[in-house]
This record gives sequence, C-alpha cells and structure tokens, in this order.
Amino acid sequence: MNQITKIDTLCRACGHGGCGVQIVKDGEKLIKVEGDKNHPISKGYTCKIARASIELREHPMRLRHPMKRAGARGEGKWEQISWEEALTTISDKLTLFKEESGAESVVFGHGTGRDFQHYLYRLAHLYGSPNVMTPGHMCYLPRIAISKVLGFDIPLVDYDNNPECLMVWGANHLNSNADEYCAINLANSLKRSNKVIVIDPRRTAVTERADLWLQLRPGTDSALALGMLHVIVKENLYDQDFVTNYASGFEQLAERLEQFPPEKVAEITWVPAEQIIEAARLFAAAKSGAIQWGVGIDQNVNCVDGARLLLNMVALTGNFDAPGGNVVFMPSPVMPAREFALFHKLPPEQQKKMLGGEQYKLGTIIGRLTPHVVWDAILEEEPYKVRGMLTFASNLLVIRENAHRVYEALKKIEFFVTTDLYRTPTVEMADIVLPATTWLEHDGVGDHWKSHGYVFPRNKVVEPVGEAWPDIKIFAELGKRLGFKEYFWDDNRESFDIMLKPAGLTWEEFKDMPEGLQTKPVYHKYKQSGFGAPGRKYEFYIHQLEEWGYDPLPDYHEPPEGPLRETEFVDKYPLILTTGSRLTNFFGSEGRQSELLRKDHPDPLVEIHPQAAAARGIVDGDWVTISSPRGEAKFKANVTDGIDARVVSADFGWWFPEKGGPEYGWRESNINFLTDDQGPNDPMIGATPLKGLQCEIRKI
Ligand SMILES: Nc1nc2c(c(=O)[nH]1)N[C@H]1C(S)=C(S)[C@@H](COP(=O)(O)OP(=O)(O)OC[C@H]3O[C@@H](n4cnc5c(=O)[nH]c(N)nc54)[C@H](O)[C@@H]3O)O[C@H]1N2
Ligand SMILES: Nc1nc2c(c(=O)[nH]1)N[C@H]1C(S)=C(S)[C@@H](COP(=O)(O)OP(=O)(O)OC[C@H]3O[C@@H](n4cnc5c(=O)[nH]c(N)nc54)[C@H](O)[C@@H]3O)O[C@H]1N2
Ligand SMILES: [Mo]
Repeated sequence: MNQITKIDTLCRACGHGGCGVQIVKDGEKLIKVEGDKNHPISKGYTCKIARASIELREHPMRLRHPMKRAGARGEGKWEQISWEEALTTISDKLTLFKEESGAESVVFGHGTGRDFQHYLYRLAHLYGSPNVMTPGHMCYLPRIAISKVLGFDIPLVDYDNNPECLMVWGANHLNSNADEYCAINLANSLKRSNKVIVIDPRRTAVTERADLWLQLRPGTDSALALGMLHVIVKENLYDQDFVTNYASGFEQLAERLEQFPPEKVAEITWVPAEQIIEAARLFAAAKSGAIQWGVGIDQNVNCVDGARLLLNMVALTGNFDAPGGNVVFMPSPVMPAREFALFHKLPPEQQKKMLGGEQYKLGTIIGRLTPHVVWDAILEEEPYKVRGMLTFASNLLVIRENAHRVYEALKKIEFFVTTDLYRTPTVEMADIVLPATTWLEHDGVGDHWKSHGYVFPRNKVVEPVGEAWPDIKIFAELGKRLGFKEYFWDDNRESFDIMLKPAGLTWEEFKDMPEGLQTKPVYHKYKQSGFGAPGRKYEFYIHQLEEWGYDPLPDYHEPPEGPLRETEFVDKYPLILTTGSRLTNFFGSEGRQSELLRKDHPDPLVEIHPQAAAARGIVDGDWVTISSPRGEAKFKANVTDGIDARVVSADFGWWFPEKGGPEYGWRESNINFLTDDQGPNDPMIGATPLKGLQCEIRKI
C-alpha cells in the first residue's frame, strides 16, 4: 500500500472548467477527483465529467506520440515521429507559406475557450497571421463584442448579491457550467430569488422552478426582447435617472419599439401577449434583477441584436452594474490575456487582411473568424488562398456547422496540423498530429473566472502519458523555431511568472494558493466615469454601428428558415429544429469514449412531442432520420411533452469511437450535416443559425 495524498488543483475536465478540486492519489495512481469545499466559486461541487477524467486520461485512444500521415489523407495510415521532426516539418512549412503567400495564408484555430488560447494568439500574431478561427461568433463573443462597442467588459450576473428577480434566457447552466458561471451558483439563486423567469423552448430543471416560463419559438429571441422592452417603455417602468443622466438615443429606441407591440410579438414568438407583459412588469418591478443569458441567444442570425437588447433591458431597469444585477467585475490582478497575446505585434497591414474583416466588424474587433470565411478561402480561394491550418482542441468534422463543407475543406487544404488528446475523425484528416496533455498533466494559471476578477493555480498531479506535451509548450517550441526566441521560454513556468508579475507573485508562490487571487467588485462605476463609448453615455442608438454601415438600433429578423416565410421548403420540412442543448454527460464532442459517461446516454437523442411523434408513427426509443435538403442524421426518439409539438431538439457532438477509425462513425448522427454556414448569417459577427432551422423526421 502506497501513501494516499491529495493535491489541490483546478478542474478543466470540461473546456470551460474552473472548479476547485482535490485529486486523491495512491502513490502515482490517481484514485478520484473530489470537490474542494473551500473553493469560492464551485463550493465543493464537481460533475460527472470531472469524475470521468481519470478513466479518460488512461484511455487507449489517447494520442501518445507525434505522428505523420503515411497514406492518403483520411486513410488512417500513420507513422510515429519525434517531436523534433514534427516541429521542424511544421516550422519549415510555415516559413515557406509566409515567404510565398504571406502569413495570412496560414489559419490558426481553436475550439471553445480553453486556458491556452492567449498563447495561440501570441504565436499567430508574432508569425503575422490575422486569421484565428474559433466557434466564438455564435458562442459568447456576440455578447462580449457588443459590450466592447458600448465601452465596457461583459456584465455578469452578481449571484453573490442575490438577484431578486432572475431571468434565465436561453441558458441551462445547471447542465453546462458555461463560460464564467458555475451550476451551483445558479442552483442557489433558483432557491433564493423571489422570482424566476425563464425563456426556453424546452422544459428543463430551470423551467421547472420558474414563476414564469416563456416557451418561445426557437430563433425569435430578439422579437421577444423587443416586445418586453416595448412594455417597459410604454408603461414607464424604466429607470428615469439612468435614461436622463447616463444614456443617449432613448427616443430613437422608443420609436423602434413602437413596431413591436405584444400582440404582434406573440404571433412571431408563440409566447402569449399576456405573458410578455407579465414578464416585462415582473422584471422591471424587482428591486434587483439580473439576466443570465446563454447560447440560446447567440446561436442565431440575430445574435448581436439579441445581446444588445438584453443589455438594454438590464440598463433600462436600473440593473446595470448594480448589486444583484449584471455587473462589470474588476479585472483580475494578473496580466490581461490580450496583452499576453501580443495583439499589438500584428502589423496593421496584416490586420487588414483578416478574412471576413470587412464584412463582420464585430469579429474583427475581437480578432476572431467565423469558420465559413476560412472554408471559402480554402475551397474557393476567395479573397485569397489559405494553404495551411493549425488547430488546437477542435473536432471540426463533428462540431462545425455545415459538416459537408468542413470535410471538403479539410480534404483540399495543402497542410493541416491538429493537436488533440485522442484520436478523433478530425485527427484522421491531418498531415501531422500532436499529442497534448490533459488538465491533470500540466501546470497553469487557470483564468476561467478572470471576468469575475479571479485567477487560480492549476497544478500538475501526474506525469503525462507517452510523449504528450502541454499545448503551451507546443506554442513555445514552434515559436522558437519560427524565429521568436525572445518571446518564448524553455520552461512553461517562466510564462506563468510573466502573467503573475503585475500581481507581485511568482509561480512558485502562486501554485500553493488554491484560494487564488480575487479582485472585489465595485458597483455603479459609470456614475463616476461614464461609459467607454464616445459621449461617455450608454448608447441605445449605437453610432459606431452606424459608421460601420449596420443598423444603429436593434431589430428582429426572421430566421432564414422561419415558418413565417411560407415557402415550399417550410411545407416539406415543417418541424423547427434546435440543436445542441447541453448534456451533463458530454462536453461538446468529448467523452464518447468513456464507459462512465456513455452508460446512461449511450445514443444520440432527439426530443419530439407525443403528437408530432404519433403523426409519424414514432414511439419513444425508435431510431429516426432527421432530414433537410442539406443532409440527414440518425437519432433515437425521446418522446416528451416538454417541447412544443412544432419543435424538435437534437443533441450535438456525436461520433462513435467504438466503431473504429478512420471514420469513427462521424457521418451517422452528425447534426451539423443539417446546419448551414451559407447565410444569411448575423450581419455583424457572422453567426450561423444552430437554433431555429427547419427539418422533417421519419421512422427508420
Ligand atoms: N456538460 C456540458 N457543459 C458545457 C458544454 C457541453 O457540451 N456539455 N458546452 C460548453 C459550451 S461550448 C457552451 S457555449 C456552453 C453553453 O451553455 P448554455 O448556454 O447553457 O447552452 P445550451 O444548453 O445549448 O442552451 C441553453 C438553453 O437554450 C435553449 N434553447 C434552444 N434554442 C433556443 C432558442 O432559440 N432561444 C432560447 N431562448 N433558448 C433556446 C435550450 O433548450 C437550452 O436549455 O456550455 C458549455 N458547457
Ligand atoms: N449543431 C451544433 N453545433 C455546435 C453547437 C451547438 O449547440 N449545436 N455548439 C457550438 C459551440 S457553442 C461550441 S463552443 C463548439 C465547440 O467546439 P469545439 O470546442 O471545437 O468542440 P469539440 O469538438 O468537442 O472539440 C474539442 C476537442 O478538443 C480535444 N481537447 C480537449 N482538451 C484539450 C486540450 O487541453 N488540448 C488539446 N489540444 N485538445 C483538447 C478533445 O479531445 C476534442 O477532440 O461547438 C459548436 N457546435
Ligand atoms: Mo460554446
């Protein structure tokens, strides 16, 4: 029997991560992941995904060595190579592409927010490419980008001060612990808040607690928000002091709102007019009110308007930067990620070449690309040809909208490198594959809570499997080989020291501080210093958007496939499809390899109402095909009255590791064969609709 030890660290079993945990070890063997009761954010709670980490770390599908392709692309033939060969091959290619076609011909990419992304940007900017592709355009960034245009950082729910009325809008954080949030804080608030309003087309544990559940038609969120604001303004329920002293453009907004009386909005959204009025009154009347939003808002073609409408609602009701409202927390005491990412090192002439930059200004200001512009540049070579792509932590074939085009682009691109933990269908498409370490196998400055003003140490608890490297070491070693020695380091800990320096700490000191560093919130900052936008006012009419050629006022646009369009298409595909509602067992496309996680969710599920099922001869548990003109996917029917009879909701992220490579069944139940990237997309950021498409379902 070895000695049992416990190591404090920060979980990142799910990408957004950030829960305080202790890892129990027996000698070098990992025994279990336990919640840290003293952690200020997660308060002792952990989830199933965290508990599966140990099984997954040792999984036979882990990548253990760098590999290069030995057959045709996607054929599944590989040769193990050394790190030296892998890195030299990559840096030689990148140097050649830069010489022949400019640094913009290489795209860097990552999946959802992970704690290495500022290192990726650092490398991309030094190399000179403005092109970093992420899923952000329809996940979280619409909210961040429009906040930035308005001159502040994203305002977050002030759970510690107990919102009296909590409005949960297109979010289910009990399942998702999404960016900057943690299920336990929402769960506590659901118990303590006086009133809870939920806007969601599906029944969830959150809607079950709601005082008012608005079961809207997917994709119509902006119309609903316009309708609620109409009521707030018409009935004079807004904060006069805020409007008079701290805001501009109220009259123009009020005029726009005239077009959205509750009766009209009810027709668009299917939410009865009385409920729209009641929700508006409830929220406006509360002494403190906060809006917890999620990707229900982001994943449609109206997402930037959706985000600014919710901000407007917070602002008009006096809840902006107020205790128990939505608060702009103070920055964490370490180096800002943007500074570490060396945005200023990207030459302006390179910045101008950013793909889609002219079209999607809100993507430009935060430095991220929506994928379709990359596929255009690979497949159509417009506006120029992309020759190389390096992606980190992204199972592109399964997770990106319009999987047909993703596949064609990966087949065509000249040089594709990917870094992952496991073999995946996307890994099989690469020319070179690099093995990364899991969160248990590396140190780091965990910055998931940075927008709340917190950072925590992540401590390595076990040696990596095989020759796997931390992603951040890969960036550093590539950077050095590309000629940027003075910006990188031989030991990752030097980079932590750089980040911690403004806080007056070194990694050696910080690593033993599981309580992390915290900055206390300051409320109502705008009363002292105004807002960051010109004129220092909160702009209901946004001049910067007007300058860029967009609508300065928020509006509603029917989804491209909305039933109000009355096309032949809608008759043939009468069901409205929403996709990707988060599952407790899986993070994105991850976890399908785990016995623990697959046990109680073995198959891809689609929720369908009993009437819609009966009309199609479908019973619970039947295999069905979901189809649209773009493609098909095979799912198991989950018949439930928690969804409207006109709507269905399908899982995302499905592939089948057990079916073996190189395909791993990625074509069978991939809902992204039905999602589209060909537009119309959100005009300002390029978000593609994932919630609010049309489809038909038939029994197999
Ligand atoms: N366990 C787990 N956790 C995760 C993830 C995961 O895959 N698994 N993914 C992570 C990622 S990348 C993200 S972005 C976050 C997302 O976290 P959330 O924002 O909580 O995401 P979802 O569950 O997709 O959507 C929230 C709710 O929106 C509802 N919804 C669907 N369509 C619409 C619509 O048109 N309008 C409105 N108002 N609501 C709609 C769904 O029914 C769902 O209950 O979670 C992160 N955390
Ligand atoms: N239809 C539909 N599609 C969606 C969504 C939806 O709701 N509906 N949601 C969208 C959203 S919000 C997002 S954010 C994206 C998510 O998109 P991605 O983040 O690209 O998601 P995954 O495909 O799960 O890719 C994660 C990959 O990273 C690997 N990985 C995990 N940790 C690490 C690490 O530390 N290092 C490295 N190198 N690899 C690692 C995993 O093994 C996995 O293969 O999906 C989007 N796609
Ligand atoms: Mo996301």
